[in-house]
Amino acid sequence: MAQNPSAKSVPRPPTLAERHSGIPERLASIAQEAKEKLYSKKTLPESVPRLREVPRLPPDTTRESFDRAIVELRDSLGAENVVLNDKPLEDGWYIEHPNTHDAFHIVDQEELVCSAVVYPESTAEVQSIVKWANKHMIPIYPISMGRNVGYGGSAPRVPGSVVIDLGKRMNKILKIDAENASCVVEPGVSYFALYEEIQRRKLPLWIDTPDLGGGSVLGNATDRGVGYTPYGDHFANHCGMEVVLPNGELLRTGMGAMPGKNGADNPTWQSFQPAYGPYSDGIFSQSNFGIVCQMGFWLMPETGHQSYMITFPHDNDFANIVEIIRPLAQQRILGNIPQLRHVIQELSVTGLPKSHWFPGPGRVPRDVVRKHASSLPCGDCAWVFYGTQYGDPASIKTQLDMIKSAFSKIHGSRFFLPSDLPPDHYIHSRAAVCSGVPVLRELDWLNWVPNAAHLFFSPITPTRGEDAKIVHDINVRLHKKYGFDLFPTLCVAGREMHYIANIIYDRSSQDEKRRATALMRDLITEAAKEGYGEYRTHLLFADQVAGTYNWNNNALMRFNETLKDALDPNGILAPGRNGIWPKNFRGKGWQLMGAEVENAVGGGAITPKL
Ligand code: EUG
Repeated sequence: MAQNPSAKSVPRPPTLAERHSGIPERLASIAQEAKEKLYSKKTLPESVPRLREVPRLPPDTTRESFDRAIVELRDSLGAENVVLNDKPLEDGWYIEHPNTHDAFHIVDQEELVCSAVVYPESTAEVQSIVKWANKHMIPIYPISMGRNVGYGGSAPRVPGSVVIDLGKRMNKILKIDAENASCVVEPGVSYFALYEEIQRRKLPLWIDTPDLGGGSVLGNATDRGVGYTPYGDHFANHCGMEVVLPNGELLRTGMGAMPGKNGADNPTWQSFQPAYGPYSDGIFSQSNFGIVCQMGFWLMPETGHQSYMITFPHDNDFANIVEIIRPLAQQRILGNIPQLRHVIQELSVTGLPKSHWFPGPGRVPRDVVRKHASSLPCGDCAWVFYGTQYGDPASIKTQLDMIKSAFSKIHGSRFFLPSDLPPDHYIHSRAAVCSGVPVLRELDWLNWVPNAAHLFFSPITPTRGEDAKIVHDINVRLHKKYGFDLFPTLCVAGREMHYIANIIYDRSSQDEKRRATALMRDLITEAAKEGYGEYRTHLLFADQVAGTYNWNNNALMRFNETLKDALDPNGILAPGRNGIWPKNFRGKGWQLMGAEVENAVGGGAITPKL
């Protein structure tokens, strides 16, 4: 691919050896190129002077009491481990990302900010921070690595909260048990880091990674993220947690609740998930009920694998494709979580900007996508399915025969192996991810527009053509209405699909930010009218999404609030996260249910006028 001649040379991104959030040596040059490409499209300055008073104070806190509290925290953790957020904000990029704000800002960059960042070294220090927060009534917001990109990154929901950056100093792989095929990690262990360590030890084990490998293994699972090997449901494949509760108490879940012999960890902690009594782990996912400081995961014994791509010619093949996938997935002939994408993504994953394909303003017209697809390996098609089969060569062959025969019912479908496609084709990145090798390729999406940021709309539909079509049609209609290209990626299982629409906008354009926000709000509302809800969402849409799960007079939210108030009576832990507000915040105008976010784009506030 031609290098952009105007690409400025940028400082080399840090390696894993240099920083817990760095990139492995094997990807050093790929990361450098990715960074150069992104920066070459950036027109915004690296930072602008802060316009508002710094640091942003937590709500209901005077500067004197904040300063006093910070002195106390510095005394207990060391001054170098408590850093005020008072310098210009830098969005950076995926690998060198901020822990001060949402790099993919929607409202003003200075709005979703923390007052300070603290760096604990141990679970005991996390406990002492939690006790400090209770004493001073200052909200804290834990992050693992802060790479929840498209969902708010490292930003706290309540401006002025103190971010606990768990990852920087708590980044140990505490255990890899080759016999049990499991591991225990701290929040700062990325997919990159876990993968490299398993290779270093030459263990015949796979990890499961999402599309991008820089995220925290613990953080992603806690937010119920997805990967693409047979172990792709990250939360379902975790086993055991160590959690600091909002009152500072320490809890181990699962078999970890039973002490091991002579003070050792319980021998069954990473073997059996529920232990005895109610299964408590679930309440620590997508919640603000505790701070997960250690988490166990199952690892997959390595096996043979074969990735492939199937193309389908017509946009309206969509429902039929889904109908064919369902039985294949239920019978586990499809052994992992395959992806179905629209052909426009064959253009975007090249890393070339929209302007390369279409010079005009607005969306790329369907016939222009068609024309370009015709000269790409996928040809003139509408949908592209990326699958992987596992096992020995003979069983892979049997599986592929069944799969080809099932999909051949769609007239004009075409089957490709990686060996049929050029070396720079996206399939090779898919093959890596689907065999547990973390990569960076998916960043190429962000070259679509200058200063690109993205926002995920992530509803769940049954794996049924009729349902999938309703959700897809809503996306088609509303993306058109608001002038955004539609990039749907469906992560498919036997009974449900994660329909992920990646809304890409230019951070320098307030008009695009407003339209992206309005699109998101409409999508959530329209999908909910038909009974479809999101599995995860950006911080600023959490209230709206949580509000759609309102069966029986909001029974679920009332239940969550009961738990919240019991566990966190002072309401200090991540208020508003996942739409759950502690009682001291309720009824005061914190919820964002209407046009508050659009109205705050370009300088307004998302905080209530107290
Ligand atoms: C993707 C998948 C997700 C998600 C965000 C992005 C994939 C993008 C299955 O969940 O939440 C290619």
